[in-house]
Amino acid sequence: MSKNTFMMIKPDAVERGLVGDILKDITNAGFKIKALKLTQLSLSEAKTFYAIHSERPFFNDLTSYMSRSPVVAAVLEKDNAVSEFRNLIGDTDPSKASEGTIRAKYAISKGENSVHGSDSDENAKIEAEFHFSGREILF
Ligand code: IDP
Ligand code: MG
Repeated sequence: MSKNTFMMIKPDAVERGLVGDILKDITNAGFKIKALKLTQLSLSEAKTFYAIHSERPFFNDLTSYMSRSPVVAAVLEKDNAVSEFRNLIGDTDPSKASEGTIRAKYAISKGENSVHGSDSDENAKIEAEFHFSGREILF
């Protein structure tokens, strides 16, 4: 198991001023921040990032939402980082997310669900390298 995962605080949460609260939840849960930036995806970058979902009915809504305003991108370190972070954020649908998870606390809907977390070690590496150059990630 890799020690790293990749995450984003999504536009709905950045827009509502939740960056500090969400980063506090993440560090309180024992994750170390190894890279961090505020950035904005173009529509075409959002389509590349979410290419795996290109045939899904929500793809256009997802990519326009993810590119409409800034996101905060981060690389996080913890033992079993990918699964530990998925546990911290909770189910994709906030109405199904366990109490105390980031999505249960902050998400608006299944689409606008406040945070992204990589789903595998392989995708964590791909997604981190999508957002960060080597000299932006601290090891
Ligand atoms: P995940 O973010 O929990 O891994 P995925 O199934 O990989 O969930 O979907 C990626 C993103 O696409 C979700 O976080 C959410 O923003 C959006 N999404 C997924 N399913 C739906 C849906 O049924 N309706 C609207 N948006 C969805
Ligand atoms: Mg996913």
